[in-house]
Amino acid sequence: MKTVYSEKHKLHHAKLELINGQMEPAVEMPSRAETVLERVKAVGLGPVSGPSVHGLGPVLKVHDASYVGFLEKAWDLWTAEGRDYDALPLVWPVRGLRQIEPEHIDGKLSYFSFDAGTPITAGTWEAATAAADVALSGADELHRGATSAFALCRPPGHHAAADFYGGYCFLNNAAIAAQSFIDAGAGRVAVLDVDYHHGNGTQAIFYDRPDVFFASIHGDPRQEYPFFLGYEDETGAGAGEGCNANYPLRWGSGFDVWRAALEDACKKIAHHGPEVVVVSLGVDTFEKDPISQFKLKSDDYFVIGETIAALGKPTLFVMEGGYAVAEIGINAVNVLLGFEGRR
Ligand code: SP5
Ligand code: ZN
Repeated sequence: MKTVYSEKHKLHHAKLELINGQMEPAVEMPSRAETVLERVKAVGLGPVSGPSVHGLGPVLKVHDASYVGFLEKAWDLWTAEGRDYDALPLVWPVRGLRQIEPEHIDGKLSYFSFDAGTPITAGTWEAATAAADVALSGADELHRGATSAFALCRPPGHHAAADFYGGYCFLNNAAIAAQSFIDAGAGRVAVLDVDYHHGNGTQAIFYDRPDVFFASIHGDPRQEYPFFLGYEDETGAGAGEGCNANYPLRWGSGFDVWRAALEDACKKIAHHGPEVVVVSLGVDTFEKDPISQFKLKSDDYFVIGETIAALGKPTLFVMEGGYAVAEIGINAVNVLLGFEGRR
């Protein structure tokens, strides 16, 4: 399987994130992607190539122009205030407050975000647009007839919705790739999100659409970030009713219960009959992940790949989360090796 990777991810390097009430070293760091790339090479997964530039056209099919314009300008507006450190929001327009984009950068950061754990840095825009290109270039591999490809995206994407960032995500790489398949003529696409956290951004983007099926296996929103989406009764809306499936699992869940959810999600995906499957590949389900509460072991990731392969569909893997940096390469690549039947 071919891997698409861009060095530009290193331009997004947050120093600190707000977590557990404190500013701590950011867990979403450049070494994550580098470790995965090293493992791709170590096992001989296949060729590694850089992305081709697709421009903002495919990004704007998924994200609002006002949001994309904000992301592009945010760092300059922030530094114009005399601040030479990473940007964070402070206040959100919750119930009863007006949804009007403010003029000041402090207000804009809040208007276009949903958490305070996602710093914008000097190189965030360049890194995020490169990650979208990585995903789109992975999709190109499938357009050219490959049965699978690995888009080694960083920063990740699945928490980013049409008009807000958060959860270390700015542009929704998987959604942008899924939309690109639709725009290339696919009638139906499925996005399978196996990251530990609910893919709230991807769900929201496709929630009322019958052409893109979304399934997510994740920490129960009653207990776990992002808290405000990912319940099992979210099954889609309007023409998209029945095209969304959530599998919230309790803290401490091991591979037995996780695997049963995957089997059910794959059954639903097969029933939807997609021409292509996009996998939001997070490996923060790992037992040693520093911010997560599932108990998957490294060998379990082979089984995930094997189960996805049994769908028999062209499949684009898009890197999402995973913060146990020492094992992130082994775990992510085990999914890909499992998919290829190379356990
Ligand atoms: C792409 C992705 O995986 N984003 C995850 C963003 C999670 N950010 C908030 C994490 C809050 C963790 N709280 C539990 C701390 C355990 N000590
Ligand atoms: Zn995650």
